[in-house]
Amino acid sequence: MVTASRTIKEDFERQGFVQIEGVLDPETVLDPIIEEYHGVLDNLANDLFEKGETSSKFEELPFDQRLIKICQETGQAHSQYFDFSLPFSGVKDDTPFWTGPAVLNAFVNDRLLDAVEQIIGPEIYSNPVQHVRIKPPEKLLPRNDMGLPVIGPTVWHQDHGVVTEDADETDMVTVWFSLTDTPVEAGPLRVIPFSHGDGLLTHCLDYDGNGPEFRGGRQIPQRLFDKDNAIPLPTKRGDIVMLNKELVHGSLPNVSDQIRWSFDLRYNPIGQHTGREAFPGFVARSKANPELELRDADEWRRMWLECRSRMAKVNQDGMEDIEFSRWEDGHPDCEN
Ligand SMILES: O=C(O)CCC(=O)C(=O)O
Ligand SMILES: [Fe+2]
Repeated sequence: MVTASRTIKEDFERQGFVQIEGVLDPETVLDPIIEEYHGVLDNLANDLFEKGETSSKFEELPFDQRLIKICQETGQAHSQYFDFSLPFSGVKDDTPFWTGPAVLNAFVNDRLLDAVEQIIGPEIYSNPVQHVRIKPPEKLLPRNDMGLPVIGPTVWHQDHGVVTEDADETDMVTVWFSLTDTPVEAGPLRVIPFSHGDGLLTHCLDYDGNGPEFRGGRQIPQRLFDKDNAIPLPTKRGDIVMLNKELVHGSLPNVSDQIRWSFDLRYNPIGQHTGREAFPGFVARSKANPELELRDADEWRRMWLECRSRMAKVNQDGMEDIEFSRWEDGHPDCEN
């Protein structure tokens, strides 16, 4: 933990990450998001029931149990309903996503942006590399064809590895926070302190050498970093974690009895490449041009709807009109 804001940047630069307690007010910032997602879960439950994929809308169940029940009956995680982003391929005109006012309110929260400002200065762009992750307890989840829970731990990676090369010089910072307390057993972030500063490591597609729980996905082979130095970053609701884009990190599995629910957002100085140019970002804070700051959730939604219409015409049926990944297969680092 850091107590004086003066040390946030120093700690961040030295260790590659910083955790700050009590940044987001649980009652005024986080609870409204949870409330908003009740409506998203209603949408999901209604759609599935109408399509005959579930036996009920499970309206009587609390959020966690309702989501778990839906996952169990359908064998899927349905993450796309909740996410404030889109898939890279196969987008349709009705692909669901969620960009509601309570969510936007967190993205532009003053205390959160004050922390980001300590790292990248006062001209702050909300980079569209952003996800909500709702991970039910693994023991209650259906398994995929590899025998793994349909949503499980995040594999080892650097966030630099998920953007295209045009963002190589971008000063991108990740902000992670949880909507609910995330103790170690609920599967918080796991980081390798001091693993930043030596550039981008190789990320391998469908790599099998990092252990059975990490099969699939694009990940860094463990022999390329010192996994024994890994530390978990359990959080209380309201805390934030900021990561350097080169910090090696992943997450632990959710072996608790509760859902594990987090946001991971990215920010960079205005004018730098986001590394995901097909998706819309926005000015979150500008001391120089405050009139450019986005505060209207309808406008934000409109930007994503436009993006969805564009994406529904490209990257279909295995075609790659727009590239989202910087990686090619067959790197020698990726041999098992
Ligand atoms: O929350 C997770 O499981 C992974 C998040 C992550 O990789 C990130 O915040 O960059
Ligand atoms: Fe990440």
